[in-house]
Amino acid sequence: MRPNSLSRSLRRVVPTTLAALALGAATLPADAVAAGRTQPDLVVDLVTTDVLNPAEGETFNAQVDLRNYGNGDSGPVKVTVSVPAGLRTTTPYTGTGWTCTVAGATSYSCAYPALSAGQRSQLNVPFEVAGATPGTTVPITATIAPDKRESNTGNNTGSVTVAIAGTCVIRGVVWHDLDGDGQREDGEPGIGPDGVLQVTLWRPQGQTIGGGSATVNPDGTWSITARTELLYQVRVEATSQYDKTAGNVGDDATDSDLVTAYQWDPTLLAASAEFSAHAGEEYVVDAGLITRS
Ligand SMILES: [Ca+2]
Ligand SMILES: [Ca+2]
Ligand SMILES: [Ca+2]
Repeated sequence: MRPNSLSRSLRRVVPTTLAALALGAATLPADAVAAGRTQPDLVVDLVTTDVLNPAEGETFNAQVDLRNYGNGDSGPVKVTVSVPAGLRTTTPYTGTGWTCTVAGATSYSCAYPALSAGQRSQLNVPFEVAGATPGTTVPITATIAPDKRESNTGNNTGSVTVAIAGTCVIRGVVWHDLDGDGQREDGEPGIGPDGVLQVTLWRPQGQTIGGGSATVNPDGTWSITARTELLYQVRVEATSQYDKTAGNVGDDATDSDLVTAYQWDPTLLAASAEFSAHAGEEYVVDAGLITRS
């Protein structure tokens, strides 16, 4: 093999190796080490929380997913996790090989022995909500301080924004749409507990806390004070003599806000669209029912 040809074949190794790194492949070609020196590349892949909408006084965990995308051992890993105003530190969990200490009031300092090429680890850090304003968001940032020279230091930081729950009022009226036009006119009565079994706030997002239910008053009105910073859907359960009327027809002040029916027997189950509930707000979800034909 001529030297020129050898040189070309080595150059071809480099893009192959980079492509493997970009794909996050844990196993590198055998010739990668021979072709060049090894180097770690620690990355904060993702920062999440186990609860999307914590409230004052509650504790939740931030999960920091880290990985060494390089082709060399990282050496000791140090990660600083910020504690913004409105949150405070609690006793850190020291499992899964990580050791965290509280570094003043504004951060955790966490250490892990080393991540070999391709290795992943998850760091869990607890927080307590203390003095954050309901309805605002607070950022948590995790930053790696690498021990060795890295091929890329632009990926050493990751963050998550945490919404602080408050309360809102969700209310409405269930009424009998006698003429079936989707609008409530004078003379169309409310439907009380004889016809409406219950009104429930359904949560489509699993990692949220909230919800609630209510029985309607004799005039069909209902109201729930609910936890916020999440999505809700109002679900109305009524006796099977009813069906929902057409939703969102005409003036919003006097229309029906039910857009979906999930079942008709043994009871009617109809629901509003999903909406985002924010602290201090009031949401009106009215429900028009027609006699089922
Ligand atoms: Ca890096
Ligand atoms: Ca009507
Ligand atoms: Ca409407």
